[in-house]
Amino acid sequence: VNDENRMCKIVLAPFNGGQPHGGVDLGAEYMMKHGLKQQIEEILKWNTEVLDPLNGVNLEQLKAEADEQEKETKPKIKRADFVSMANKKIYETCKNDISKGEFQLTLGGDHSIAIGSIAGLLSRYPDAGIIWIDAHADINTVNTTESGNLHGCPVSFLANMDRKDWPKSFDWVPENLLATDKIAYIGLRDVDAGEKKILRDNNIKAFSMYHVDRYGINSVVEQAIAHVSKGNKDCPIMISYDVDAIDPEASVQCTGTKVDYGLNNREALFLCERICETGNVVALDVVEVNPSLGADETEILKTVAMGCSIVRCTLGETLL
Ligand code: B3U
Ligand code: MN
Ligand code: MN
Repeated sequence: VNDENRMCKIVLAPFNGGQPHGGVDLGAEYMMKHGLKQQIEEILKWNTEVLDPLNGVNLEQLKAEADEQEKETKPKIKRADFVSMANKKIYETCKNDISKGEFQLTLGGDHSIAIGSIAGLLSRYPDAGIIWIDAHADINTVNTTESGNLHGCPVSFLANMDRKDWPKSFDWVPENLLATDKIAYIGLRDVDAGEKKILRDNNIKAFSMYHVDRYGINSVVEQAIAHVSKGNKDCPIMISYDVDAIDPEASVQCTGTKVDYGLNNREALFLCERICETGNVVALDVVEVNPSLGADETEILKTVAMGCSIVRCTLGETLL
């Protein structure tokens, strides 16, 4: 695609049903209010178009209804039909309203929205590699999850793990599944015992903060790119970026599950820059920005600004 005609489709996914905190639904709106769309257009010279798959859905009411009903039924998996419904819409928008060659930028929302965004991306690029940046592995299955929160499970859903045990109300399966050798993690430091077993049993490539310290971020990103690309130098790559990968003290205070000792600000952006430099990055999620959890305006601004920086670095702002 000619540089002049590059299109970034911004998919709004203001969804908070995959975890307990209100406010993470405001992440997309805050990043947009911070000027993200203008930055992409004016600084990066991309065309943009906003897609709003959940527009017209009364999310607050549906969540309240789900919670009311689940007070009685107490299901192990929380709000399965709500998460299923929202992700099906996100999936269909990503699948039908974005073409090959257009960039798919999805703004969360909690990380459960990656079920829809990644399923949609895989419909265009079935062999895409996914680099999952997170303090958490988000690979609990319906059987291993201790919290019942679906933002801790999107990878297992995308890989169709324990399908037979999914709640009946999660009633759709993506056409193209995620192979467990097409994902690599960076930033992990809070992984459940059940998840560690899944990572080991499936031989999934996972770089924790230990590996970032041991090898340095440059080597880690290089290995992650090589792993998901499987020797194909043109392999499409998507980044699914949970801002809780970043150290709270460095910048990201406003997120639902803070974990100490994460990526510093340069490591956090360097990996976006390096993946951009491959020329193969086709999609990005930015999730778990929760402005309601800020103690003051400065904390909110820092987290939101970091979310916007992740987008700009992934689209090439800092490459010369
Ligand atoms: N692994 C835990 C905690 C968690 C996952 N993702 C976040 N927190 N953000 C779980 O609930 O599955
Ligand atoms: Mn996380
Ligand atoms: Mn996550």
